Amino acid sequence: MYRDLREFIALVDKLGVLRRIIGADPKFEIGGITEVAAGLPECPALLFDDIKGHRRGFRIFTNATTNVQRAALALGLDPALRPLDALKAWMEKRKDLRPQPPVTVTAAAFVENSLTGADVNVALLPAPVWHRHDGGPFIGSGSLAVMRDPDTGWINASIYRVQVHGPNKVTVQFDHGGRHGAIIARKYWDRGESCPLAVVHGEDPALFVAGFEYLPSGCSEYEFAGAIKGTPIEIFAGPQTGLPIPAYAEIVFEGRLLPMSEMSLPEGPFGEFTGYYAAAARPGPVMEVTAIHHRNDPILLGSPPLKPPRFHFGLPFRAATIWSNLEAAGVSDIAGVWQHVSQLMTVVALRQRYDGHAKRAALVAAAHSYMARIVVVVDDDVDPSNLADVMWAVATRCEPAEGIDIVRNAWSSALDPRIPPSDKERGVATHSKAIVDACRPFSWIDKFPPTSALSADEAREIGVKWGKFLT
Ligand SMILES: Cc1cc2nc3c(=O)[nH]c(=O)nc-3n(C[C@H](O)[C@H](O)[C@H](O)COP(=O)(O)O)c2cc1C
Ligand SMILES: [Mn+2]
Repeated sequence: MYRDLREFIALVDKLGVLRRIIGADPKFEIGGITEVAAGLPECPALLFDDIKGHRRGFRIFTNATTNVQRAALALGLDPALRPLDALKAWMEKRKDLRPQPPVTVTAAAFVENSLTGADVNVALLPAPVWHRHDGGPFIGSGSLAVMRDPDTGWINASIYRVQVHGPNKVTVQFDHGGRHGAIIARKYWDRGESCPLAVVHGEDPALFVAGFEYLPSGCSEYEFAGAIKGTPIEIFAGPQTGLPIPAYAEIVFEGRLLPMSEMSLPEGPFGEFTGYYAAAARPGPVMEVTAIHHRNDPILLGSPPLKPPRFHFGLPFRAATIWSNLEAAGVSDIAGVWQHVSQLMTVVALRQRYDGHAKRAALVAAAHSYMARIVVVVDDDVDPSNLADVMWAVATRCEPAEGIDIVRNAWSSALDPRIPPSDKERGVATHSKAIVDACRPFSWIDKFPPTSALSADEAREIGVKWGKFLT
């Protein structure tokens, strides 16, 4: 298992899928190269160095976990697993994860270099303008915001984007008031105080995954990341805030998130994971950066949202949660769950046991499918991770007049590009979901024409015996 981002990059290099890019411009080029690479079949990871306008050695790492292999590597799973097997392995591992409380260490790599007071200048670090119409450079696209709940001492560490506004001013964006960071900040603000904050750039991939997971309030992303790694995260108290900070992080900002009543700056727009801009610039809370710490030759972990199917994680983690939810609800015989189009489409595969089984699974999956307008349920001979297979089932087993249901006013978000502006202004954040039953109709399943295709096992056997002649 990797200790930090550097060791993860070395593992990626060993797999032969790291590409080094020299001389790119942080304005549009790094984002553009990242987007093109993420669209390639192999989807290589990229390490940018000699970034235009910046010191050699100040690097940016992108496409860290964007394919199945590297997402598995980040989770400590066998990177050779096939997509659905890898997601299943994660679903099973996640069920049994034991929180690993972080341990405090007495030395930290991130304090190799520190700038404080008048020396603080965020522009020292390369911050890409990722997409053409972004409101400015975003140093935080996969960075963790670390805060302490003033009532309970609970440490929350999750991912919120961070835009650069000045030498010691950045904004932090909460999608909605339910984000743990937003809840904690508000507690300080309601007391007329600013919120101590550390932004951690270049965290290890287990922390990156933990920062994305929906953990209940009071739960520690550090403990979850330690559980993924099977070893505690080592933390070191930030010299200014005292906040616990991963000792092997690459770059750390310490400072305060000022009450919105005191100061705000126009935040965004920023290209979203839907492939669109969701909103114009809006007032965002300002972090006054009072210290910058960084390792020698630091590496920023960049993870810009890109047009689907490109996504931060090559394994659809939310689908693993839906899979667990289905099992917890007692829906049996689930063969797999997957999400395509960057979470905007959910597919459930199951072995039908009774009439209504497929719809039962689809409704549970639909309820838990954030922003997904399309929920498809297929038989277990269809690989839900293979979109072509799924569409074959849709085109041959679903009779639209009978097999499509619409659920209205369901879970979406303000990022949804298809909610009309007038509704958005009223605060509408829901949409309708199409439930597509692409299973063979249960009542005449035995009369459904048999498929001529090889079963997955048969195809595998052919691959073992004859595959070497085919590539
Ligand atoms: C790369 C990446 C960027 C994200 N950016 C934001 C963001 O800018 N604002 C936000 O509210 N959520 C963002 N998220 C989603 C949250 O990190 C995620 O929902 C997390 O569970 C929230 O943690 P919390 O429950 O501790 O608030 C992002 C996720 C990823 C993976
Ligand atoms: Mn949280």
